[in-house]
Amino acid sequence: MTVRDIAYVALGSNLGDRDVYLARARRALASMPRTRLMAASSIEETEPFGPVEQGPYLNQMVALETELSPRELLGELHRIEQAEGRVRTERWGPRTLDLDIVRYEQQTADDADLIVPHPAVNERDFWRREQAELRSLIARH
Ligand code: PH2
Ligand code: MG
Ligand code: MG
Repeated sequence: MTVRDIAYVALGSNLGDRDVYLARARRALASMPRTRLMAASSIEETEPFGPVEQGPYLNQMVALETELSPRELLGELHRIEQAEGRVRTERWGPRTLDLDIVRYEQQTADDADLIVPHPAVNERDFWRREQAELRSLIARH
């Protein structure tokens, strides 16, 4: 059975032309199969968290109406990260584009490589702000 659900995906970039990476990512997310881009939050510049010294990020979140399962969506996100030129260096380190599944409205996952909701779903201030903004954008429709 196909489930039509709403997925919240976080975008982050702190290398290169960060705005362009986010714009290209939004376009790629909107053209995934069985998926519609419902709403996009504001873009926020944030101080880097974590153990690595690096430049500030641009962060944003989108809400997607999708029939993709969490596992299928993860595969699409990896494909988009690679297509947009992501080079993975160190864990937590700088990146041109990072796409993370924050949560689904109705589905969860608990695997070694995929935990939904994301363990930090309520921990990052900017993720909380972006989720609140998306909730009010979606509620208006
Ligand atoms: N992502 C990281 C590490 N540090 N800092 C900010 N401000 N925003 C991020 O998206 C971020 C980070 C690893 O994914
Ligand atoms: Mg991340
Ligand atoms: Mg990631």
